[in-house]
Parts: sequence; structure tokens; C-alpha cells
Amino acid sequence: MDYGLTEMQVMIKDVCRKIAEDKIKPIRAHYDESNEFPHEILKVFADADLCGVYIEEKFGGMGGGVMDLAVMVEELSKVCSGIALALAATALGTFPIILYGSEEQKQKYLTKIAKGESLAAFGLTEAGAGSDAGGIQTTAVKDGDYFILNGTKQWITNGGEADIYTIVAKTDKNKGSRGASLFIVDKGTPGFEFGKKENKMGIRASATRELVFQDCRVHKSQMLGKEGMGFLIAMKTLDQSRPGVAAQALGIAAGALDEAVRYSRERRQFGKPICSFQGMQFLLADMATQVEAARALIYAAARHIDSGSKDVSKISAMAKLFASDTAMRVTTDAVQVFGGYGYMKEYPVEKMMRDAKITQIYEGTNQIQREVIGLALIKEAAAGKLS
Ligand code: COS
Repeated sequence: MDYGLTEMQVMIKDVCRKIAEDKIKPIRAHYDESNEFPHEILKVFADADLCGVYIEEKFGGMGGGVMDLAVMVEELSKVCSGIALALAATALGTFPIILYGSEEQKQKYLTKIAKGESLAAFGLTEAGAGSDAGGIQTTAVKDGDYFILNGTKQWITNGGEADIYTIVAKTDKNKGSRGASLFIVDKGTPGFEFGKKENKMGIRASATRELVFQDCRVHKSQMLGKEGMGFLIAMKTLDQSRPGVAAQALGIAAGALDEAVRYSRERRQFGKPICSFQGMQFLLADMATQVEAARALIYAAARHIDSGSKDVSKISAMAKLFASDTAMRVTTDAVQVFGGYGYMKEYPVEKMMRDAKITQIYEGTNQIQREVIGLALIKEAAAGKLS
């Protein structure tokens, strides 16, 4: 189907498909089993110029946007969303710099990310602050030209592997969400250590780790935007990044659909391929329809964001909500198509089902996405806007 992709997006898709088939497929089961980070693939991504598809050309990127990122993440996630996440989570950690970085900050950090020299990570979540992002307890107390960070961030994707961390911390505990600020913290800064590495259900090739700040001194030049803007920057970052999670979910669903269709043509029961049974055809038809609907919504959301519109929260949340629910349904059905074999680790669909689950949870649970959508609808109605 023609999705109206630009020449560059077609090229990104082709390059990613080749990398996914030739380089990722042979190693995905190993990294899923071992729970190790796939360092070997990072050079492949860098050599293919994939690390900067969404970064401005003047900082060494390809000059693309959220749509280009979505195309890349979808294609890589068809084969392994855990490995693809090294790039997708870097985008999440990089968006605050793209959105609010000074020219100097962009020059210093975006160039390294675009070249593939550094991964990035975003540090918002804490043990007691997940959906309630405004409830973070990490503090950044001013001390002359420095801020002193104390606190622990939890479940940080690329934690330990990234060199660049965008961290949300409270600079004024009395001001609620307006008392948060955002800092770029380099790996190796004294007082910044890594804690527990998580042992997860899915996306096991991705590193998920605690970030521990103990009297960590960060120069004021590392602040993004102005003091007190941290929560706003975090929310705007999530508006940009959620279509990326949606694309990851779409890739997982599309990958599972491909596996299911292929298997249904090979597997014979009652003397014929199982795809010749109408029950199987209906199941595959529903899976394929949901995948196309998710793709249409994600591409619409990504293109809307890239158009420069300020009004992006609702469509971004819709894309993430719909695509991640689709991924869960489609991967569950793919396991069903494989029957008993689908439940076994020799076949890829059980991994896809495990990987799909996180997309309903991270970067805002789907309950939070519904809240964002619902509030936007009410605001639009109050402003007299009709759908
Ligand atoms: N864009 C711009 N501004 C936004 C915004 C957005 N997307 N979302 C909220 N804001 C603003 C609000 O307009 C409000 O501004 P004022 O102080 O001027 O009124 C301020 O931010 C606080 O917003 P709100 O009162 O809605 O904050 P809540 O604490 O109720 O939280 C939700 C809102 C639940 C939407 C937010 O906490 C959230 O997104 N949580 C999920 C976090 C998440 O995704 N975590 C996953 C980990 S990150 S990988």
C-alpha cells in the first residue's frame, strides 16, 4: 500500500527492514533470553545513519521528524522491539533538548546523538511517581552556579547504557508541578550512579535501570528552558514521543501478523493448511484490519505533530492508546494461530506478546492516555470546537 511516505521515509524503511532481517533476527532470541544490552547492534545503527533521523541537519541528523522516527521504529520493531528501543528511548531522552535546548546545548549533545556516539535516556518516573508525574520527590537545590540533585529515578529505559540523561527534579517543592525543572546530566558526573537493573517480562534486550543521585552537582548551564518549566517540558516531550511508542506497538503487531499468516499457510490439520478454514481467515482478517487502522492513526498523529501544530496531546495519546491495545490483541491472536507451538519459545510470537504488554503501560498507561483525550475533548467543547 502507498502510505504517502517521502523518499527519505521509504529509504529509512528499506534500510531498517534489511537491518532487522539480516542483523537483528539472528540475535533477538539470544538477547531476549540473556537480558543483555545488544551493544553489537549500535554500530550497525550508527553506520546506517539511523541515530539522527529526527535531528536537524545542522547538528548532523537527517532533518526528519516524528513521522521519520515512527517509520524507523515500526520497521525495526517488526523483528525485535526490545532492540529497537535503544533508538526509540534515545529519542525520548533527546526530545527535551530538541524542544527547549539552547543552541549551545544542542550543538554539544545532538551532534553526539546523531552520530550514534551517545545514547540518551529520559528520567521522570520514580518509585512513588508514575502516572502522577507531578509527584516526583527528586530535588535540585540551588547552590551558587550549581544545582545539587538528590533522589532516585526508577525504570529508566537505556539506564546505564546512555551517556546523556534528561532529568526532571523539583527546584521548588512548594510549587507543585510548576516547581519542577529539567536538567541534562552526563554519565560520570560525580554523585550520579546506577542502581538495580530490572529483570522484565518483555523488551528484555533493553536496559531498564535505576538512576541514583546523591549530592550530584550539576552546573546551571545544564538546565533546559527556565527554572520551573520541567513539568511542562516533560509533558510536551511525551506528546512528541508517544507516537514512537505507538509505532513500536504497531511494529510488534505487524510482525506478529506476518508470522501468523506465514504459519497458517504451512501448518496442516484435517488434511489441509489451517489458512483454508474460515475461522482462521476471520481471525487473520481482524488482526490485519486493526494493524492498518493503527498505522493510519499513528501516521496521522506523527504528520500532525511534524506540521508544527501546538495542539498535539489528544492525537498523540490516541495513537499510543489504540496502537498498544492493538498490539496486545494481535499478538495474543497470533499465539492462538500458532496453537501449542505459539506458547513455546522456539517460535517468535510468545516473545512478541510479552513485548507488546509494556506498550500499554509506559510513557503513560492507557488509562492516562484516556484521561488526556477526555480532558482535551472537554476543553475543545468549552471552546466551541466540533469534531
Ligand atoms: N502540554 C502543555 N501543558 C500541559 C500538558 C501538555 N501536554 N499537560 C499538562 N500541561 C500543563 C497544564 O495545562 C497545567 O498547566 P497550569 O499549571 O498552567 O494550569 C500543568 O501542566 C499541570 O497539568 P495538570 O494539572 O493536568 O497535571 P496533573 O498533575 O493532573 O497530571 C497528567 C496530568 C496525568 C496528564 C500527567 O501527570 C501525565 O501525563 N502523567 C503520566 C506521566 C507518564 O507518562 N509517565 C510515564 C513515564 S515517562 S517515560
